[in-house]
Amino acid sequence: MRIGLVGKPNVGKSTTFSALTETVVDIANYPFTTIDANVGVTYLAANSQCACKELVARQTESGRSVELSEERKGSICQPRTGACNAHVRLVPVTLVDVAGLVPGAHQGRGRGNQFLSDLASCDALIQVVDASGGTDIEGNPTGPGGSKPEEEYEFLVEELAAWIDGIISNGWSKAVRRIQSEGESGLTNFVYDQLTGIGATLLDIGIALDSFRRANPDIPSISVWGDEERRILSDVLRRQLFPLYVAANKADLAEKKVYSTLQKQVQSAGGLFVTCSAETELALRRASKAGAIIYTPGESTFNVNLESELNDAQRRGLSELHDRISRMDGTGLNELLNAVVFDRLEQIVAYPVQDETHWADGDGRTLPDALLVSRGTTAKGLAYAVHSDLGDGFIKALDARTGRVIGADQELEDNDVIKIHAKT
Ligand SMILES: Nc1nc2c(ncn2[C@@H]2O[C@H](COP(=O)(O)OP(=O)(O)OP(=O)(O)O)[C@@H](O)[C@H]2O)c(=O)[nH]1
Ligand SMILES: [Mg+2]
Repeated sequence: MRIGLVGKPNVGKSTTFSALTETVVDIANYPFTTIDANVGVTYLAANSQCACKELVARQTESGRSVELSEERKGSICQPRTGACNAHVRLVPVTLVDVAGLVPGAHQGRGRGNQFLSDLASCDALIQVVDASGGTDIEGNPTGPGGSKPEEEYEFLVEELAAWIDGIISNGWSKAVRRIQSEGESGLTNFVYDQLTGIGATLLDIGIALDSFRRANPDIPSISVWGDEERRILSDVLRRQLFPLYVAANKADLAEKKVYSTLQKQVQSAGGLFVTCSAETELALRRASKAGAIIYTPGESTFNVNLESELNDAQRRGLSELHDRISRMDGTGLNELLNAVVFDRLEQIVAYPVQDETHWADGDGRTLPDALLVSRGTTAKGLAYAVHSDLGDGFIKALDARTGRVIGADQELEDNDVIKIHAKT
């Protein structure tokens, strides 16, 4: 799972990235602070309790003594990445923080086209918007009234469509010839050939073309298409390949009337719009890392550690932070990521294991991997998600809970523990 953070310059993309990945990156109040993309990993709590909870119960039932560490509050898995306490399993999600986009980016304006290709392998995009309206469309600080959030959104949607259009328009006359010789599938194959480099599958193209035809029944035969028709198709392709969700950032400064037009526009189209304060989340994570507070991401409060050791300035700072998150009912970042990954992208968790009795890998490591896969992923699809060799050599899978064989095309359920047999 890979999510790109996009938007005009100076909106808080890097602040969001830094807070969520707990890494240090350049953040500053002027445009184009970020030039080369930052790539890092954030961890999300899986919706269901970790399979290690069930493993404890099974082992206890079968009379084995299970050693539980108090510190991990009952968890016995050994995650290779992430962590698990009290059976709350943290699963990895990769984030990509790119340079700011300005109108005309696809033609090389601002930092140009490079970062568009940084987005190529993303499963979804989060547009960080300045909900306070305190910067102009190019990201220069202006104070209140500098820009309208809906304009930021509209130009970004257009830039992304223009990016896709730039790729498919290349050799468009070939598409027309292929339709004449191959029929309908000529268009699918042409678009696939053009977009496979940015992560499109034949399934994606098929879904996008279907929805394009349904929404535009009056568009004439492709042989007479102009730029306008192709641009509409590019937008539909972008929606399928890079669904876009909105983080209305700087909510700590924002007045509702500044962002309510965009909020209504996005929500009435069925989209996701969440008010956030990346700066608050960053401050909370830093204070938590330094041991000053106990804060669980997503919550709208925190506890202060060793209050008596704080100086006046620290106490005032924490009290101000406390007021902010209770006023905003949390910083929004966790809520947003959860909604994107679990509700919108419909990810479930699968635990591939090599030893179906002990739910472990070849080295005896218990439930080492919790992989996010799309709902509808088959047993063979999981094999590919683990490693392409495992997918290519797939023979069968076993449900480690029941010991039953699972066929290649059977769809997985959330929290499945699966052993894959493959030719090596
Ligand atoms: N008040 C407030 N300021 C924020 C928030 N998030 C970020 N900022 C500030 O906004 C400015 C820009 O933040 P960055 O994270 O560098 O923005 P960016 O979108 O990565 O900018 P570029 O890399 O230049 O495109 C900095 O001064 C941040 O401290 C927020 O939630 N609230
Ligand atoms: Mg940045």
